[in-house]
Amino acid sequence: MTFAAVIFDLDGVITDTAHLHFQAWQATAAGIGIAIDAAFNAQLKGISRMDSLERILQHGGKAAYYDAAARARLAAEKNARYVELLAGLDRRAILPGISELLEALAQRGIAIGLASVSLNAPAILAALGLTSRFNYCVDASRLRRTKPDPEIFLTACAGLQVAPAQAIGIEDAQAGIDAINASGMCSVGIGSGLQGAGLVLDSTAELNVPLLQAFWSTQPRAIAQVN
Ligand code: B16
Ligand code: MG
Repeated sequence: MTFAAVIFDLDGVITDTAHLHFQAWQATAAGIGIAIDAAFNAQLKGISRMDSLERILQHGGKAAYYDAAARARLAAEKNARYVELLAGLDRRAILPGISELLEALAQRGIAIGLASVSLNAPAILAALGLTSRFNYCVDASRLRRTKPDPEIFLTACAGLQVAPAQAIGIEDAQAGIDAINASGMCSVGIGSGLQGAGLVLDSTAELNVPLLQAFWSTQPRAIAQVN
Protein backbone atom coordinates (compact mmCIF):
# COMPACT_ATOMS: atom_id res chain seq x y z
CA MET A 1 0.00 0.00 0.00
CA THR A 2 1.34 3.41 -0.86
CA PHE A 3 0.27 6.98 -0.29
CA ALA A 4 -2.79 8.27 -2.11
CA ALA A 5 -1.94 11.98 -2.18
CA VAL A 6 0.85 14.50 -1.91
CA ILE A 7 -0.08 17.96 -0.66
CA PHE A 8 2.39 20.73 -1.39
CA ASP A 9 3.08 24.05 0.24
CA LEU A 10 3.71 26.69 -2.46
CA ASP A 11 6.27 29.25 -1.38
CA GLY A 12 9.56 27.50 -0.62
CA VAL A 13 8.46 24.17 -2.15
CA ILE A 14 7.01 24.79 -5.64
CA THR A 15 8.73 28.16 -6.12
CA ASP A 16 10.49 30.62 -3.84
CA THR A 17 9.22 34.17 -3.64
CA ALA A 18 10.48 34.85 -0.07
CA HIS A 19 12.85 37.52 -1.43
CA LEU A 20 9.93 39.28 -3.12
CA HIS A 21 7.83 39.19 0.08
CA PHE A 22 10.91 40.64 1.83
CA GLN A 23 11.36 43.51 -0.62
CA ALA A 24 7.66 44.39 -0.39
CA TRP A 25 7.51 44.20 3.42
CA GLN A 26 10.79 46.08 3.82
CA ALA A 27 9.52 49.02 1.75
CA THR A 28 6.13 49.04 3.51
CA ALA A 29 7.71 48.81 6.98
CA ALA A 30 10.23 51.55 6.14
CA GLY A 31 7.30 53.80 5.27
CA ILE A 32 6.16 53.66 8.91
CA GLY A 33 9.67 53.85 10.38
CA ILE A 34 10.29 50.13 11.00
CA ALA A 35 13.50 48.47 9.75
CA ILE A 36 13.49 44.74 9.02
CA ASP A 37 16.42 42.64 7.83
CA ALA A 38 16.75 39.27 6.09
CA ALA A 39 17.09 37.41 9.41
CA PHE A 40 13.77 38.87 10.61
CA ASN A 41 12.19 38.04 7.24
CA ALA A 42 13.06 34.36 7.74
CA GLN A 43 10.58 34.33 10.64
CA LEU A 44 7.77 35.26 8.23
CA LYS A 45 8.12 32.06 6.18
CA GLY A 46 4.71 30.36 5.94
CA ILE A 47 3.05 33.08 8.05
CA SER A 48 -0.10 34.72 6.65
CA ARG A 49 -0.11 38.32 5.43
CA MET A 50 -1.95 39.77 8.45
CA ASP A 51 0.09 37.72 10.93
CA SER A 52 3.28 38.88 9.17
CA LEU A 53 2.15 42.49 9.58
CA GLU A 54 1.41 41.89 13.27
CA ARG A 55 4.95 40.53 13.76
CA ILE A 56 6.46 43.52 11.96
CA LEU A 57 4.47 46.02 14.05
CA GLN A 58 5.48 44.17 17.24
CA HIS A 59 9.11 44.17 16.08
CA GLY A 60 8.95 47.95 15.64
CA GLY A 61 7.09 48.49 18.93
CA LYS A 62 4.15 50.05 17.05
CA ALA A 63 1.38 47.44 17.27
CA ALA A 64 -0.73 49.65 19.55
CA TYR A 65 -0.84 52.51 17.02
CA TYR A 66 -2.44 50.61 14.12
CA ASP A 67 -6.12 49.65 14.24
CA ALA A 68 -7.83 47.19 11.89
CA ALA A 69 -8.42 49.76 9.13
CA ALA A 70 -4.82 51.03 9.24
CA ARG A 71 -3.52 47.46 9.18
CA ALA A 72 -5.70 46.64 6.18
CA ARG A 73 -4.22 49.65 4.34
CA LEU A 74 -0.66 48.57 5.13
CA ALA A 75 -1.38 44.97 4.06
CA ALA A 76 -2.90 46.21 0.78
CA GLU A 77 0.11 48.46 0.18
CA LYS A 78 2.50 45.55 0.76
CA ASN A 79 0.48 43.27 -1.50
CA ALA A 80 0.41 45.81 -4.34
CA ARG A 81 4.21 45.95 -4.18
CA TYR A 82 4.46 42.15 -4.03
CA VAL A 83 2.12 41.62 -6.99
CA GLU A 84 4.17 44.12 -9.02
CA LEU A 85 7.34 42.12 -8.19
CA LEU A 86 5.60 38.87 -9.22
CA ALA A 87 5.15 40.16 -12.78
CA GLY A 88 8.40 38.54 -13.98
CA LEU A 89 7.49 35.08 -12.65
CA ASP A 90 7.39 32.21 -15.17
CA ARG A 91 8.27 28.49 -15.49
CA ARG A 92 11.93 29.22 -14.83
CA ALA A 93 11.02 29.96 -11.21
CA ILE A 94 9.78 26.40 -10.54
CA LEU A 95 12.16 24.86 -7.99
CA PRO A 96 14.40 21.95 -9.11
CA GLY A 97 12.77 18.51 -9.33
CA ILE A 98 9.21 19.79 -8.87
CA SER A 99 8.00 19.57 -12.49
CA GLU A 100 9.34 16.00 -12.74
CA LEU A 101 7.78 15.00 -9.41
CA LEU A 102 4.35 16.41 -10.37
CA GLU A 103 4.51 14.52 -13.68
CA ALA A 104 5.51 11.24 -12.00
CA LEU A 105 2.77 11.53 -9.36
CA ALA A 106 0.13 12.22 -12.01
CA GLN A 107 1.29 9.21 -14.06
CA ARG A 108 0.82 6.97 -11.00
CA GLY A 109 -2.65 8.36 -10.27
CA ILE A 110 -1.52 9.92 -6.98
CA ALA A 111 -3.65 12.95 -6.13
CA ILE A 112 -1.90 16.34 -5.96
CA GLY A 113 -3.03 19.14 -3.66
CA LEU A 114 -1.91 22.65 -2.75
CA ALA A 115 -1.98 24.00 0.81
CA SER A 116 -0.62 27.54 0.66
CA VAL A 117 -1.70 30.38 2.95
CA SER A 118 -0.95 32.82 0.14
CA LEU A 119 -3.98 34.65 -1.25
CA ASN A 120 -1.88 35.04 -4.42
CA ALA A 121 -1.47 31.27 -4.86
CA PRO A 122 -3.81 30.92 -7.89
CA ALA A 123 -2.01 33.73 -9.74
CA ILE A 124 1.42 32.28 -8.87
CA LEU A 125 0.45 28.77 -10.07
CA ALA A 126 -0.89 30.27 -13.30
CA ALA A 127 2.34 32.24 -13.87
CA LEU A 128 4.34 29.03 -13.36
CA GLY A 129 2.05 27.17 -15.81
CA LEU A 130 1.16 24.61 -13.14
CA THR A 131 -2.55 25.22 -12.47
CA SER A 132 -3.75 22.09 -14.28
CA ARG A 133 -1.25 19.90 -12.42
CA PHE A 134 -3.18 20.28 -9.15
CA ASN A 135 -6.31 18.24 -8.42
CA TYR A 136 -7.32 20.53 -5.55
CA CYS A 137 -6.06 23.87 -4.23
CA VAL A 138 -7.19 25.18 -0.86
CA ASP A 139 -8.74 28.66 -1.01
CA ALA A 140 -6.78 30.43 1.76
CA SER A 141 -9.42 33.16 2.02
CA ARG A 142 -11.90 30.61 3.40
CA LEU A 143 -9.70 29.34 6.23
CA ARG A 144 -10.53 30.28 9.81
CA ARG A 145 -7.15 29.34 11.26
CA THR A 146 -3.67 29.58 9.80
CA LYS A 147 -0.68 27.22 10.04
CA PRO A 148 0.37 25.63 12.48
CA ASP A 149 -3.33 24.76 12.82
CA PRO A 150 -4.02 21.64 10.68
CA GLU A 151 -7.15 23.17 9.06
CA ILE A 152 -5.46 23.91 5.70
CA PHE A 153 -4.10 20.36 5.31
CA LEU A 154 -7.35 18.76 6.49
CA THR A 155 -9.22 20.92 3.95
CA ALA A 156 -6.85 19.76 1.20
CA CYS A 157 -7.37 16.10 2.17
CA ALA A 158 -11.15 16.58 2.15
CA GLY A 159 -10.96 18.28 -1.26
CA LEU A 160 -8.94 15.38 -2.65
CA GLN A 161 -11.19 12.86 -0.88
CA VAL A 162 -8.30 11.11 0.85
CA ALA A 163 -7.82 10.36 4.54
CA PRO A 164 -4.95 12.33 6.16
CA ALA A 165 -3.33 8.98 7.08
CA GLN A 166 -2.99 8.27 3.33
CA ALA A 167 -1.25 11.54 2.49
CA ILE A 168 2.20 13.14 2.53
CA GLY A 169 2.65 16.88 3.07
CA ILE A 170 5.72 18.81 1.90
CA GLU A 171 6.65 22.10 3.61
CA ASP A 172 9.58 24.50 4.08
CA ALA A 173 8.33 26.26 7.23
CA GLN A 174 8.16 25.07 10.84
CA ALA A 175 4.53 26.23 11.13
CA GLY A 176 3.73 24.10 8.08
CA ILE A 177 5.49 20.98 9.42
CA ASP A 178 3.58 21.39 12.69
CA ALA A 179 0.31 21.73 10.73
CA ILE A 180 1.00 18.57 8.69
CA ASN A 181 1.88 16.57 11.80
CA ALA A 182 -1.22 17.82 13.63
CA SER A 183 -3.39 16.74 10.67
CA GLY A 184 -2.24 13.11 10.93
CA MET A 185 -0.38 13.22 7.59
CA CYS A 186 3.29 12.30 7.09
CA SER A 187 5.58 15.33 6.85
CA VAL A 188 8.51 16.03 4.55
CA GLY A 189 10.53 19.18 5.27
CA ILE A 190 12.66 21.14 2.79
CA GLY A 191 15.57 23.12 4.21
CA SER A 192 17.39 23.36 7.50
CA GLY A 193 16.33 23.91 11.10
CA LEU A 194 12.99 22.08 10.81
CA GLN A 195 11.92 20.14 13.91
CA GLY A 196 9.63 17.11 13.92
CA ALA A 197 9.46 16.37 10.18
CA GLY A 198 9.32 12.67 9.23
CA LEU A 199 11.94 13.33 6.57
CA VAL A 200 14.07 16.43 5.97
CA LEU A 201 15.75 17.16 2.63
CA ASP A 202 18.20 19.95 1.82
CA SER A 203 16.54 20.77 -1.49
CA THR A 204 13.51 20.00 -3.66
CA ALA A 205 16.01 18.54 -6.18
CA GLU A 206 16.16 15.43 -3.97
CA LEU A 207 12.39 14.79 -4.23
CA ASN A 208 11.18 11.89 -6.38
CA VAL A 209 8.55 9.13 -6.16
CA PRO A 210 10.90 6.26 -5.17
CA LEU A 211 12.28 8.40 -2.32
CA LEU A 212 8.75 9.22 -1.10
CA GLN A 213 7.80 5.53 -1.35
CA ALA A 214 10.86 4.50 0.67
CA PHE A 215 10.01 7.14 3.29
CA TRP A 216 6.37 6.02 3.37
CA SER A 217 7.37 2.39 3.96
CA THR A 218 9.24 3.45 7.13
CA GLN A 219 6.16 5.12 8.62
CA PRO A 220 4.45 3.17 11.44
CA ARG A 221 1.03 4.04 10.02
CA ALA A 222 1.83 2.58 6.58
CA ILE A 223 3.17 -0.63 8.12
CA ALA A 224 0.04 -0.95 10.29
CA GLN A 225 -2.14 -0.65 7.16
CA VAL A 226 -0.26 -3.46 5.42
CA ASN A 227 -0.67 -5.74 8.41
P1 B16 B 1 0.16 36.47 0.54
P2 B16 B 1 3.15 29.50 1.61
C1 B16 B 1 3.20 32.05 2.38
O1 B16 B 1 3.17 31.11 1.36
C2 B16 B 1 4.57 32.72 2.47
O2 B16 B 1 5.54 31.77 2.88
C3 B16 B 1 4.51 33.83 3.47
O3 B16 B 1 5.77 34.50 3.53
C4 B16 B 1 3.41 34.83 3.07
O4 B16 B 1 3.28 35.87 4.05
C5 B16 B 1 2.08 34.07 2.97
O5 B16 B 1 2.22 33.03 2.02
C6 B16 B 1 0.92 34.96 2.56
O6 B16 B 1 1.13 35.39 1.26
O7 B16 B 1 0.52 37.81 1.12
O8 B16 B 1 0.52 36.31 -0.91
O9 B16 B 1 -1.26 36.09 0.85
O10 B16 B 1 4.51 29.16 2.13
O11 B16 B 1 2.03 29.16 2.57
O12 B16 B 1 2.89 28.98 0.22
MG1 MG C 1 6.25 27.84 2.46
